[in-house]
Amino acid sequence: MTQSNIHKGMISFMALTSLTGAQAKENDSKKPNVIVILADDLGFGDISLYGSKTIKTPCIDALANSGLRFNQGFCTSATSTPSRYALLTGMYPWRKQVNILPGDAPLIISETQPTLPKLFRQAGYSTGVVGKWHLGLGNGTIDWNETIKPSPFEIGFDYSYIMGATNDRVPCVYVENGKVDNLDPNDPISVSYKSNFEGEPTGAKNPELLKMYPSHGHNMSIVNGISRIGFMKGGKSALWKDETMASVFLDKVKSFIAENKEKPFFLYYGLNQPHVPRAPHSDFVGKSGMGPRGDAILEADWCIGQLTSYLQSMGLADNTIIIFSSDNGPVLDDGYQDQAQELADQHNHKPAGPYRGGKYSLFEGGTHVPFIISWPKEIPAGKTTDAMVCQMDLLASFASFLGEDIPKDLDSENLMNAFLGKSKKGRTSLVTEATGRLALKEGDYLMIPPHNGVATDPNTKSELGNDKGYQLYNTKKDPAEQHNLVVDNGKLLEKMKKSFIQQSAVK
Ligand code: NG6
Ligand code: CA
Repeated sequence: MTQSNIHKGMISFMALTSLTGAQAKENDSKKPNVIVILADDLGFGDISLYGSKTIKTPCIDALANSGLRFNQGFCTSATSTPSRYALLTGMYPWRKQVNILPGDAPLIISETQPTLPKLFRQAGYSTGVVGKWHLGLGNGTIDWNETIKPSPFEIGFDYSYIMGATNDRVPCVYVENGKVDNLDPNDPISVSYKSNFEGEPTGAKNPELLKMYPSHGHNMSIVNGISRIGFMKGGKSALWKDETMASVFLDKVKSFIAENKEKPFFLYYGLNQPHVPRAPHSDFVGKSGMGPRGDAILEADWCIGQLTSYLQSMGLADNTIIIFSSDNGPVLDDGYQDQAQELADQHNHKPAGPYRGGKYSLFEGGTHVPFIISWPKEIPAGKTTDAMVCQMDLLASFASFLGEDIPKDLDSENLMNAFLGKSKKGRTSLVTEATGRLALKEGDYLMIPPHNGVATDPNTKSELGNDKGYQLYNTKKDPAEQHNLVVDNGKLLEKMKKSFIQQSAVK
């Protein structure tokens, strides 16, 4: 036995015998910190590690190389609110008809529901959320000039510094622990999703005030030279600047970590990139050669690099679990003229990688996302896995990991061994969702039941996956989902239909 092994042996022996208060505390602090980073609209093919030849993401790649890369990682849904709902509650979002929320919507997670942050709070962690929220705030009409309740605190986050909805929706302000940050009480904020406030310019009427033009929608109130969804007035000192959003969030992330470095902490970090409007800091402008969308991804990559080096400098890197993923698949034109489509075509950039569709789509590109877990202390570096996992599974998995009871009747599955790379066994199936429509992923197969509606959204050009008949693809052999196997695979189709009916039955 080497000296250090003897030492380790002594520590575990001490842990087995009775602990003094101080020792127990030290033992407690050995619980790993957990950071969930969720990018916004980042596709499977947007990361060099997953095959992007055009946009380079060295920091995300390094994170993956320091741990485990999932080849079969999913979110539940092809849009933000439902995906985030599933991540935080461990429940399928369509059970409660959760859909994209406007910026003045009430909180959709009930205060009595089990949540991921509540679980960590219960296990003695400090909990925080920084970045995109998009799960609603308050319980009725919001007065943005008062403290908003319920806020993330009521569903488990001790600290919150958030963008309430999306970067293209009003009000364009940060909310810290339920209060609009930097608000001048003499310049109160008003918000409406119905009508404009008298005398306020809009993108539709005042294009001369814009530095970025909408391609569809996004022609209402103007903030920072960009017109948004919804109307707002006032709150001038509190308005965000898109170009500094990444560093504003990053600073809050760092201060949360610094304040909680002695305790174990759980942090949910919602990146704002590459969701529209794509207006990264000037340091990144023009750097990707792929226009604002590519530049915004470089900025997101930089954020990851900043975070990991900060953890290192604080001596926390080794015992911090970082989970990196995206809330839904990619979209090129999501409402602003920023040349994303043209440049992707020109450089043959495939934001969803080999998969078909993207954001809003039932094809696999809608929900098959980057998924990385790093924990230097416990997960060997440089591994990949084919275990199918979903963000929704983190809740049951961490409940088990933390020794807490797994809440009853969740859709979340305990896949902790797969998340830690100890098992190749993931979930066998997953009901995926896009704007209220459902599909079933089971093993290597994706079955899309018949859905009404257009095949391709005329604005975003997203292939939605709608068809009059059933579609069945082997997305392992045919990730581009070109060969509908329905005709020759009657038995498999019947089996998946049954499974779908069972799994999508409303509980
Ligand atoms: C859509 C918006 C889109 C984006 C999306 C939500 C229009 C025309 N389109 O309604 O730009 O904001 O909602 O994106 O308004 S998500 O990633 O937060 O789900
Ligand atoms: Ca999104």
